[in-house]
Amino acid sequence: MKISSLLMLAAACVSAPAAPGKTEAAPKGPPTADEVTAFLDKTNTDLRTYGIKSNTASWIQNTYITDDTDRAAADASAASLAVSTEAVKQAAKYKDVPGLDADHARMLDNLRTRGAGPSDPAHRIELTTLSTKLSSMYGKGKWCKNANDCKDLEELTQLMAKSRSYDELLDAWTGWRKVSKPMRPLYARRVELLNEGAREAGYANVGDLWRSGYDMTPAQFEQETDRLWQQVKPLYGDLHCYVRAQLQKTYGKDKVPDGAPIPAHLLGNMWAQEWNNIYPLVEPYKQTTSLDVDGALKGQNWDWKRMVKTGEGFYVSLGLDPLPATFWERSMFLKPKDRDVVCHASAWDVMNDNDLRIKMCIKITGEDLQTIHHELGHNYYQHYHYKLPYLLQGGANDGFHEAIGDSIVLSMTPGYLKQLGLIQNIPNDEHGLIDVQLKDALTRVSFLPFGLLIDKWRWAVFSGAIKPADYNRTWWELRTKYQGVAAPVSRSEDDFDPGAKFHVAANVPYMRYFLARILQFQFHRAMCQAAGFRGPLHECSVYGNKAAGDRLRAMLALGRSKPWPDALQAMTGQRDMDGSALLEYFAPLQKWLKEQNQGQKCGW
Ligand code: X8Z
Ligand code: ZN
Repeated sequence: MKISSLLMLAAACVSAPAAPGKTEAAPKGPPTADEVTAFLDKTNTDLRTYGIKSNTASWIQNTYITDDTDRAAADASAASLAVSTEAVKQAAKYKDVPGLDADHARMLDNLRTRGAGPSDPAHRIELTTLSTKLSSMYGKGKWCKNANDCKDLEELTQLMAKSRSYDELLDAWTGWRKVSKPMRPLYARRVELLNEGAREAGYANVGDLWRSGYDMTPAQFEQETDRLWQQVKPLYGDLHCYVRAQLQKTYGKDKVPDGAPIPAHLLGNMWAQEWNNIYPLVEPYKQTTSLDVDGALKGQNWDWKRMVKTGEGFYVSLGLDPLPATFWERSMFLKPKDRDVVCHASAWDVMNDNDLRIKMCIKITGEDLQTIHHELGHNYYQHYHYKLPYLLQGGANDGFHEAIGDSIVLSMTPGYLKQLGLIQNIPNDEHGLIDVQLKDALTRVSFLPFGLLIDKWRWAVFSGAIKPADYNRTWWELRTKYQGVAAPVSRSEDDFDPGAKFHVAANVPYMRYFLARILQFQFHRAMCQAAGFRGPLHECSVYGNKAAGDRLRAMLALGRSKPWPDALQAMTGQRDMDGSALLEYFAPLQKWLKEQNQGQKCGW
């Protein structure tokens, strides 16, 4: 299964679904547990069979975008969706069958919440065709300043990371948003079709369906996300305040005014979602050890293979298995020169039999070294759950799947980086610690409101609270409210800025990444405890520790077979998602930020 697009482009079921309600020997009376078992056996087989076909077509399309591969992917996805839709409908009949064992009841739950397409076959193919088209528009997207100067997203991303010229950044920022303008009508139509499928499956709208995958009601889940945000919001506010004051030193108060949102193109990232690339502009104590991992990787001529091997090496050091030989043969590690591909990183088990692969356009940077660990986290989850029945595979919730690799990255402490030869000295004083923590926070803390707001926007779009005529205005209202960033030039409903983000174009739910930013610290703390580590959380690395690996493997092997609080308890002893581990980790930085911000008027 491809992790990044569970709902639309993966998923599948039976060869030729039986006509609704008609089977040869229609059972009389209410359904029995045996009937449910037979249904689930068949559904597991069919979903897997069609899932593999769809994954295969989707892998080919993602790594070689043409009109033909688009069509083949859309067809395979529609076939798999047909089977899935029928199975979800059937599952409704088996709601309260007495005598079901826990695994079968869980499979039914997982089936109901995986989603279904419209029952009208013409609408189904329209839906998968639109989805494939939107994701390939994103993948092929280029901004051409003139006929001889076109840049793809990878080039624009590098520019956003490195340039310190206000106008050059603005050019790249607005340029990339030209790619998403034509997506608007396609996106609006896809919303209608997705909602049609969700309603037929008994949900109010797709947002309701997306929020139903967390072992609680959709309303409770929404409250949970708000509760978690309230926990970590003060730390974000402290970081925002400090970063704005530093950016004023580079760009001036006329460009970055006091008490106002930060212009969204100045934060080193196309979406202002992670701010690690502006570390040199905000570095607190320049005289301490260099944390320039990018420079070290390039200086020492690291290549993609050494980076991926280093990632695998971390997991193996915990006692987890090496990656299969096919991983190295079948993955796409680099951007091919001769064709369009979807560069956005993802992890796959195409054949659902340990056929692990990553698809990336690896750059030799510290950021991509982290992304490799992130993707391998997905692959290791897949590796330890692929033998479960198909309907019990997946993350305990989707935030778990996103958090595994990131929790490993938390163990890439200065001590570990020194072992790799990527930094020269371990910072060992207060100043060094603040440098390290600030760099970390620019990746992890800066992301929190972004992770939250993408689906706040989509949930409202799906429910109809946001109409197509207000797509862009409401998008920027949320960006400003939660992140404290603003569009650097005026935007209108002629633009479609949400579509300039991969997951919106490709219809991948996003709240999972917000949850993962919280969960990864809980997982890290749990692995550190298993390893018997006693010091402050930010100093812990579990590299080489088998007890930590055992704890992790046990959770991975559960897949989606238990409600997530059970999996979380087995891993951490806690049953709730909780921002306290994140706050504990960043406690030294938060204290320092508060000192720096004294006298500042924070907020926007
Ligand atoms: O999409 C991803 C991964 C693939 S699951 C590279 N991430 C989010 C993003 O890039 O927007 C990881 C962090 C957030
Ligand atoms: Zn991921």
